[in-house]
Amino acid sequence: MARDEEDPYGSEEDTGSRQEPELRLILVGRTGAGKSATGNSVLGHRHFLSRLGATSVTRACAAASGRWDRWRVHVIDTPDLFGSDVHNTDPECLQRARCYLLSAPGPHALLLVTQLGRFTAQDQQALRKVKELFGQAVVARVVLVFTHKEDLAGDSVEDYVRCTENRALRDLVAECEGRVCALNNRATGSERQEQVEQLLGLVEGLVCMRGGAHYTNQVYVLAQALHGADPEERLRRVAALLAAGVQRPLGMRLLEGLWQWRKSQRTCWRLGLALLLGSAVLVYALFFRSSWMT
Ligand SMILES: Nc1nc2c(ncn2[C@@H]2O[C@H](COP(=O)(O)OP(=O)(O)O)[C@@H](O)[C@H]2O)c(=O)[nH]1
Ligand SMILES: [Mg+2]
Repeated sequence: MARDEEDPYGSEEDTGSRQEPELRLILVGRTGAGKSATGNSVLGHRHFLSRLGATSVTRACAAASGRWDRWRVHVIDTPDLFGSDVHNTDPECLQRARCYLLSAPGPHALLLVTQLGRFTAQDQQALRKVKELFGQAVVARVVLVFTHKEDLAGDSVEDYVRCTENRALRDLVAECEGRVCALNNRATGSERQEQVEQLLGLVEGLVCMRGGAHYTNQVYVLAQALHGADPEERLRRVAALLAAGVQRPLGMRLLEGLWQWRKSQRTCWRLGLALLLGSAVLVYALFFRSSWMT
């Protein structure tokens, strides 16, 4: 891929003027899964800092771009934005706002990076945080990327996900409509190139299926509306909107959680239990109300 470039406040969105189609990809997932290494594989050179560590070595969102086929590929790497502690590590949503600005007017795909054979509760949490940050509909743009492909020892990743006993992983693959890919980020030369072909080919297919459109939501709409505004002001306004969204009333978040839980559980008895509990609450409320009125 060609040389990379970076702008601390965000890429400039209007690629139409450059007459070059752009693919904007955001790397998401838990710390240590291999996001930065995956970004480097896609770019074809070490741009993002990637190292083994208990805590994230990636401190801030960063972007770099290169070319693949007819596309200009814009890759956005993220720090630890998808862990349970994000409210403390990014209290004012500034880092999350930066991720939005770097990917404005909206990403074409989100690469959810996870390590082969290590799909844990942290990965599930990461997906929940991704949905919280970008909206539930973003799942339609998620490609699941397994790092440490060498551990497959020649088997296909499709067979791996078909045979896995990890139910949460199987559910996630179904949610992503089977968009999975595996990478060995230590690979070089033609092996690296073949892997990138597969991954970007998958992304290209996804984009074509959606008529070339990128993902958007009301935060991206605001980022676009502020196009040309003072960069600091733009960052501040987008962060404020995110903070308002993230701090939705508890009742609303509980309802959303219940809805997600209901969707993710396919067994009838849990649904029955939920209905039973709901009925009990209703009966209690009616009883309480009638006794209060008398
Ligand atoms: N063997 C192997 N190591 C990998 C692979 N992908 C990432 N790593 C290593 O995993 C560690 C964490 O990767 P990093 O990109 O920093 O993870 P991040 O926190 O998600 O950005 C680093 O030591 C990488 O070299 C892979 O495909 N194979
Ligand atoms: Mg990293």
